[in-house]
Amino acid sequence: MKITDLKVICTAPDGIRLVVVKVETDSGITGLGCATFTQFPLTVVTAIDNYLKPLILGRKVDEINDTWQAMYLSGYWRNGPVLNNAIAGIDQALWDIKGKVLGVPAFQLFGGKVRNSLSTYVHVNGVDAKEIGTKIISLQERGFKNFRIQFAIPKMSSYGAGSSIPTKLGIQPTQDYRLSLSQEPWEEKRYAEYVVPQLKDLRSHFPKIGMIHDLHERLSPELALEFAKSVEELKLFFLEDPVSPENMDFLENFRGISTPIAFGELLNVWTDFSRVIKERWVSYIRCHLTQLGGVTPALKLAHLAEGFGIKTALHGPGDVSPVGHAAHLHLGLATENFGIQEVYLHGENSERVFKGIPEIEEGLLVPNHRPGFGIEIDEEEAKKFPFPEHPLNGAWPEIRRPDGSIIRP
Ligand code: GCO
Ligand code: MG
Repeated sequence: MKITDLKVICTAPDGIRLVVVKVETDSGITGLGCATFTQFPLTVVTAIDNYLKPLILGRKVDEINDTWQAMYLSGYWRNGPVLNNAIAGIDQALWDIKGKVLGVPAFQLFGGKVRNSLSTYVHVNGVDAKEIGTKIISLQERGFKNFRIQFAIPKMSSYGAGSSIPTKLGIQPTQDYRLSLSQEPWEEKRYAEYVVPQLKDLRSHFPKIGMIHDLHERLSPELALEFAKSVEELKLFFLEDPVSPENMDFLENFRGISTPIAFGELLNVWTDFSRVIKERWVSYIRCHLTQLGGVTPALKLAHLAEGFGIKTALHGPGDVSPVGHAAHLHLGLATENFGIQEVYLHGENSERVFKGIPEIEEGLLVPNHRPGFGIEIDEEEAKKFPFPEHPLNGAWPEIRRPDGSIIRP
């Protein structure tokens, strides 16, 4: 069976720029893969249409590893977000086709499932513990048990603190905060002084929930260390991205702190994790599937981490398409060291474009047992949701400190 065509589908049903690849074959069986680099989506389209498509047309669909290597090495220079997202879309689509050819769900291709469902966490945000508490209660009523908590600090550009939309599964924060051109100044000390007592207040009202907070590499390493120490008593599920990839070595200083650390959504290649894993600097690896180059490297990374007792917590925000979320589900079902899965509650427009979005029941992700990743796209519906206008076409506008210097977003 040969690859006969490749289509790149750009759509934004929930207002977030998504890129999905459709691989077609001479048997008529097709496969889908997520290639979403939501900040520079059009670069991925060019990489696929102009470079990877001519490279892989006519290849055998079942030579997934060989095709992955061919794509990975085709640019000589490698491991960037554009090429890896492009590769990821094609790679996942080939695994989807293999599942459909064999008539089995993708988790069967990864060695079969070791669990029947995945525990999840959802995003909640708000100005303070009171507002966030109300949202937690409404999501608890839907069965959710773990919450990623972010604060909208007055007069400060706060990560993860935008508006929220109602969905059939509960309230979901949007990503509009990320795209605003008028970002308030960022003050790291004020941030830490505001957030720690709010988290303590929340824990006092919700002693049993899984609490997650994402520092999003915005604090200087020393302050992030202090922050991790000051929330030790709260027994967080994990504290995310206390440092940036550029300061990865500083994670050595977190050794001995009981707050579990999660890290890695910004890392580009699975071998980048080897130091973090070998040193056991983290409890959870947070790879962004498409940033890594897809399902093929994500499987290798999960197995590498398993050998060191480190769990997976794949990056699953709204700028991963439902096709990518389906891959998270199948990988999590089949990997022994699965930890937790970040989920995004898709809006009704996404339900119109994507058929087979992974179901969440009582806060657990459950498979639909269809062949491959069990998800399809309605290309006519997808066309109804073109990328929204934005002066930077989706890139992240700069955020500055009071002294004018730029921070990592
Ligand atoms: C998370 C992430 C995301 C990123 C976003 C960037 O933990 O979910 O940090 O929210 O900021 O994916 O586009
Ligand atoms: Mg994060």
